[in-house]
Amino acid sequence: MNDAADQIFATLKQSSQSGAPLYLQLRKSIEDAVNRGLIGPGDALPSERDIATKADISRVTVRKAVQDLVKGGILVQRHGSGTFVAPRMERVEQSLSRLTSFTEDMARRGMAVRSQWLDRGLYAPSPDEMMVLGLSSSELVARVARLRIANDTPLAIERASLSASVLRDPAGIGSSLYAALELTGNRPVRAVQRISAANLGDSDARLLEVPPGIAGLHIERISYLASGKVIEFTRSIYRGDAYDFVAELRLTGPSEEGRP
Ligand code: 16G
Repeated sequence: MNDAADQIFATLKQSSQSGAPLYLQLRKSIEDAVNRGLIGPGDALPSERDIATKADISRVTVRKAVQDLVKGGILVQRHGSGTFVAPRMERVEQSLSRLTSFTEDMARRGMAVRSQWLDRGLYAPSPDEMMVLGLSSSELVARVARLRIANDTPLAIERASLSASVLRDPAGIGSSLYAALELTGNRPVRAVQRISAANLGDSDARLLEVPPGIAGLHIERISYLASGKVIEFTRSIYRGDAYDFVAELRLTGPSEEGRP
């Protein structure tokens, strides 16, 4: 952190915002410094003890201000390495009318994609999977669960389920599920997607590097082959601060009214 930013804490001592509780004054000073670009995404904050000394306030006060800013998504804390200014989120605008894969979506935007495996294997299907994929209890389901990361920012947790008869080796799909399905002639051509609001639980929030409880999007995608057969049942959690889903709407002519 540079000298200019160091002054944030020193000037707090002579702060003219008297009256407001000290932790609020410190919170505002840090927020202002981020907004004015004095400290930028990825910059490390000095330790709690250093801030307390520089600003001449107690560590409890520093902790309270920092925790507020972490909750608000301005700062992030990484265990063992400290507190940092949160990376700035470039919102991804995603069309709702094209059936694309995560890899294609990000490549089109020039973003580097990688995934962290959370699960992959063949399992006995859950009742939901049996119903959506049309499986019997004696058949197996292939599960592929990944944290999807673009330009080093985790954007979504995707948990895909497919019949084991179309994906015998979930560990062998490489970096793109749709590319693997394409190779066997099983790439979906149509999908129905349901999007709902969800507050992120602790473990999802930790993976997505956001504070627990913040708004996310729960997305369920059921994809079909041209034959009408369901090929993919995916349940995902997307970061609410990272995605704008965009749909084009058209006025229907009288002949189309009443159609689903
Ligand atoms: C998209 C799909 C997901 C699909 C994945 C394949 C949504 C909400 N989800 O992210 O259902 O499994 O693409 O991506 O759009 P891949 O080919 O890069 O593995």
